[in-house]
Amino acid sequence: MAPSNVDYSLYLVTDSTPAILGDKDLVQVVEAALQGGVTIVQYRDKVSDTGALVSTARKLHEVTKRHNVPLLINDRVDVALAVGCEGVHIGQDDLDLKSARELLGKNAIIGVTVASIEEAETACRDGANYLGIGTMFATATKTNTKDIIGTAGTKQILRAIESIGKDVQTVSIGGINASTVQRVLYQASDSKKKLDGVAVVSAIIAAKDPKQAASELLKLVQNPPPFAAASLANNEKAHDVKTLISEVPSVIKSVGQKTPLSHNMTNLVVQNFAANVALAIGASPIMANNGDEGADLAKLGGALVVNMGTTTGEGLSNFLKSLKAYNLEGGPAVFDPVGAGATTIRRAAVKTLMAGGYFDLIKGNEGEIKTVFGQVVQQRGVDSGVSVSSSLEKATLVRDLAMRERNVVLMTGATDFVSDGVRTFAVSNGNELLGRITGSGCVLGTTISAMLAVHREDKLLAAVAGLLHYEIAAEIAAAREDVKGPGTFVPALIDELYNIQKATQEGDLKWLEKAK
Ligand code: 3NM
Ligand code: MG
Repeated sequence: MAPSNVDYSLYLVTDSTPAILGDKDLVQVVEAALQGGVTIVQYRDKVSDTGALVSTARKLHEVTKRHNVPLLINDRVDVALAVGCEGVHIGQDDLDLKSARELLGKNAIIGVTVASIEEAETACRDGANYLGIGTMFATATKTNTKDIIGTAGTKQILRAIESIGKDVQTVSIGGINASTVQRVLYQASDSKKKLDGVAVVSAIIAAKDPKQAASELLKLVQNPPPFAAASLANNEKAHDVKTLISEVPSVIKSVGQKTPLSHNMTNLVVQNFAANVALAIGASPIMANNGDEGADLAKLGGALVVNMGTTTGEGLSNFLKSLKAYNLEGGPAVFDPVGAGATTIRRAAVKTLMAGGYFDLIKGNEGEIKTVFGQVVQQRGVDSGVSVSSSLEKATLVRDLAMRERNVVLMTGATDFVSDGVRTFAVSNGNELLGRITGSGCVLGTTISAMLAVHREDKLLAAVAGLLHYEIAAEIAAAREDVKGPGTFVPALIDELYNIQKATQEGDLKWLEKAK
């Protein structure tokens, strides 16, 4: 098998330790995994003596040959030579790539573990056939890993490889299993450079039924995740403001007609307000903070809002359960990282949530979005604070974050910036009174969740629809004679949200002329 014809889609790395293999027989497990569809195998054994290594590797090679799948040996070039298998995988602390190549020849498959752009560039330059990029997520299988780089770090490495123009293949490794694999492939890749596959240890070796585990994983690798399936191609989306705004009423109408579920996992302060806003715009709210309800609720065709306004340790695991359930069903998820930069606990919660699932949309104020992006900002509390960036900097930040996460990012402020990584728009509606009441940002998340629930094809359009519905309602409410300040503004806002839904349903679009 020529190194260039290798299929890296589902790469099995073995582990013979009792904690992972249990009392199963490694050769039988690998055979089963091959029947399930594993496309390449690496024999990785850090403890056995050389004699045992060679003997097991020979047995494994018999099996992989029958399935016409390459066998690589971790680290041990001597074992690969003794067995005559297809190649090796080397880590940064192992024998160097050039020496391995000299020993094994140009037809051997040689892969290298890389955790940074520098390591990737060196491995490419020295002629690696593929890179194992990791560690994706923290994993119990290997705890002495250097860096957890996540989808964002992996994407940076993929870009660097693309820009040096080397035809090297790539797999991601670390904590990849049935519940993370599709998101890893979707978020780490972009239109220019994609991962060629994923490498897994425990998801197959520790499985009760390795054949079934492999075949399930392969299916997931070969199909786009549910949250990407309905997306329009870029050239089918509205690219100018006018067209985009002209499509807003159909989204709002659709909310009124379908009354989608808006499942809020939100803070104590805004629960009542969010439920009222959801009802006013025509959605059906449920305030369910118990993560064990996520699986049932995710099946109802609605959207999830994860709002970390009053975050607790227990809350975090509940968020993750529901988020996974919505990702699995393909229901949209909105992340509201309230006060993300205010405390160490909140900064850590942001990381855990971002690593734990896919959010279709992230909505926050300037400080929150910066924190999610990874900039260090000390927020005073959960309120928005004073803006320090220029419009260009804000637009660039939301675009970069959206591109990195492959979702939509909305930064709220006097002018809001919203982007899907390709298109970036600024919206200047709203009213100063929104800053004088509690939860005005949180309930915007609720509003947008309803729009996403009915319109997933163009998530940016759904975000803009929610934004305009909400902020123009605020303008109309603030201008009413009976509104004297924040107190009277709240009920007026709920009324005007309702009025906009009703007017749009009746084809009266005068309110939308205020869009700016
Ligand atoms: N290498 P699991 S992580 C063998 O980051 C290995 O280089 C890693 O195991 C790296 O699929 C890892 O069970 C273990 O999470 C991956
Ligand atoms: Mg190694």
